[in-house]
Amino acid sequence: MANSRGADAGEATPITGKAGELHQTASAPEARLTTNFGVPVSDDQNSLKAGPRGPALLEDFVLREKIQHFDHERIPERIVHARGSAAHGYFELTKSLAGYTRARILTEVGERTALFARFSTVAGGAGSVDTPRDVRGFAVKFYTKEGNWDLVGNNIPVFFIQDAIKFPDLIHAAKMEADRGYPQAATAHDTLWDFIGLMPESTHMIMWAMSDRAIPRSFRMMEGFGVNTFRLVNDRDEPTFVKFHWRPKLGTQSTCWDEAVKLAGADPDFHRRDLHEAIASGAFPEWEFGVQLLSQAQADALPFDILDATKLIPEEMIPIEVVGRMVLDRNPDNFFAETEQAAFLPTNMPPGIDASEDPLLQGRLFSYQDTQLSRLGSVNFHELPINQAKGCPFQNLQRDGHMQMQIPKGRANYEPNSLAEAGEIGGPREAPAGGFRTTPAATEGTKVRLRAETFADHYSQARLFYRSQTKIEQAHLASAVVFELSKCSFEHVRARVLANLQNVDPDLARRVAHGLNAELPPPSAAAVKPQDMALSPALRIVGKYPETLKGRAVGILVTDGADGAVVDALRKAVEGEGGRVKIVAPRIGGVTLKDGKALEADGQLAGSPSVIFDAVALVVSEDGCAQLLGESAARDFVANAYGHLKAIGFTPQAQPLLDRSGAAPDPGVVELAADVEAFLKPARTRQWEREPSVRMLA
Ligand code: HDE
Repeated sequence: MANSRGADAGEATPITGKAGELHQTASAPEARLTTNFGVPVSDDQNSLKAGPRGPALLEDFVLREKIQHFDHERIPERIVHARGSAAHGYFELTKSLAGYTRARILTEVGERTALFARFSTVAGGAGSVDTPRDVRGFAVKFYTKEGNWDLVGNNIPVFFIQDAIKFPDLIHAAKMEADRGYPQAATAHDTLWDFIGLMPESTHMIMWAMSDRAIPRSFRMMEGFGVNTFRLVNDRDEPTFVKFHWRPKLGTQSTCWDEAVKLAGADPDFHRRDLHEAIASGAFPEWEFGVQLLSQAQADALPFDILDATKLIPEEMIPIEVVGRMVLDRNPDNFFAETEQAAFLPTNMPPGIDASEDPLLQGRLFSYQDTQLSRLGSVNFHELPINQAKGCPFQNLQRDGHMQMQIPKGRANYEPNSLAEAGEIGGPREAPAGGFRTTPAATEGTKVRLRAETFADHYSQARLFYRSQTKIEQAHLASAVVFELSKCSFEHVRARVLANLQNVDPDLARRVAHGLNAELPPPSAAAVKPQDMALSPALRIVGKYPETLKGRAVGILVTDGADGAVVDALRKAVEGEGGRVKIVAPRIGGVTLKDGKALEADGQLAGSPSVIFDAVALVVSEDGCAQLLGESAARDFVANAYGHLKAIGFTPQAQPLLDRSGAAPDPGVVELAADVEAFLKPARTRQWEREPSVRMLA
């Protein structure tokens, strides 16, 4: 007779579980599998049946509970920013902002505040890929001693629209098209560009979205911005406008577009994996936290309105003061319970931080609370462990509701009440001194549905951004627009965008028109004539990030007979500088080196293309190279590394593979001599000078 596990041998002997054993059972109570209500389960392999061949019995509550719970495992994904990854960490203040704010998190130098940071794409669903061209969300939940502070920002400092009422339209246009359900996680389609062309206010943001910032190399290498203008408020209730900034210690780094596309296939979880592995290995990502502070008078003197989220304040006008740092040092234990259930709310602000009248922010102050109700299904989502205020108690007289997890004591669930005097618990009370106070701000006016005149200049900052870029970045931006518009099927959609681009920069418009082989239309009518602003080199990426191996990965392609001494030297040098080395071999079992020693592989060639590395080395034998010549994955490994402007180190035996893959000699293609030093220099960055020889840019 078959035993309870479906095996056909006699008695079922309980095995006290050890890792690696095929089937494990438990006898100790603390190790027992139970139902949701704690009843120990004796058999998790077989449902209850009338006889071994069924039918199944309704009585089987163990089966029903398990299946029913599974049936309801999914919750609605976020409307936007559905795909994301997160980590725990801490914030440490390095400079006090005591004169400006009473928020303790910004006044106590050296104090560490626990936080949870989630990075995301915007347009794609939760199951889409990590590397589309897209804005990235950069949301941080600080568990401060005065309540949670959620700074829900992006990796781009401006936004597409000025008024929250346009957000549903923007997102409908950007997401997959309504009738066909594609493209997923892509901006290159008619509806988005139709909207962009018709909404000149989106022009500045679209410049950023077409720049390399929208194809980041890693979450660890992205800047973050609060985007909206906020206020800091001090003890005397005096407000100061503030813009929040995050700057990655590893510098802002991006991929090449072709690389991002290939990464989507090679590793759809590229950013998620990168963050997880970095933290697991102890290479904790770190950001500087900075503020731009300005008084009402300074704000009034700016040539744009700080309440307009399509504008940034150039650092050259108001410098960024670094006042703290964020370190991410712990991966979540459970993706669903933490990352998925995290609910960020721009309304979460401790006393001393306040909103501004930015009409985009004003809409956000409503939307996030509201969306959590349908996503998490209960007004009690604040009681989920990830959302709870952890830095201080939270207590009030709100009661009951779905999934209430607290058990409040006492009779008084209303305020005011006087039951405390009768020996009862009277409940918490308002705190006029330490509590959140809205900044007194004069407001008056006629009720109108109007956009302020001061919001009307849609092109000056788009121009500022484009013209402030390096030549390389300008070419990437223009090429990205060409790529995207080439995916649009309506000629009038392309033409309208071109007409708007004329207002940004006639040269940009010409380049894009040429890339499309389209006629250049005259400039569209601009509500306000674009101004030439002083250029802002701070807006660039190229030339700004540190040349380092820190945080970078080097893939070493090896074959049987390879020189182990070169592999060792590379590993020592790269790891010594804080980089990672991965061995790629034709077979996952690894190779036998020249000296007969075995070298284990981290990845098999077909599954470890060079797109997942920042630089590659080819350490092969003559025979090994001859075999690789017949393997397209090997040729692609080299050709893509070359095309994506990566350093390629090689032992002389690899020359035929370089030749076959079209990797021509240049300063980034380096023969590996005994000390491997010459390879390290180009491996610390990209070979931008190579680009004109590998692709036609607009
Ligand atoms: Fe969001 N946004 N947003 N957004 N947003 C959401 O809230 C919304 C905007 C941002 O990792 C939603 O919890 C409106 C700007 C991030 O969980 C939703 C408007 C910026 C995240 C929502 C904006 C952001 C969201 C969907 C225009 C940069 C992900 C799920 C007024 C400063 C947070 C959710 C996470 C998420 C609404 C504009 C950043 C629907 C109405 C500007 C990083 O409430």
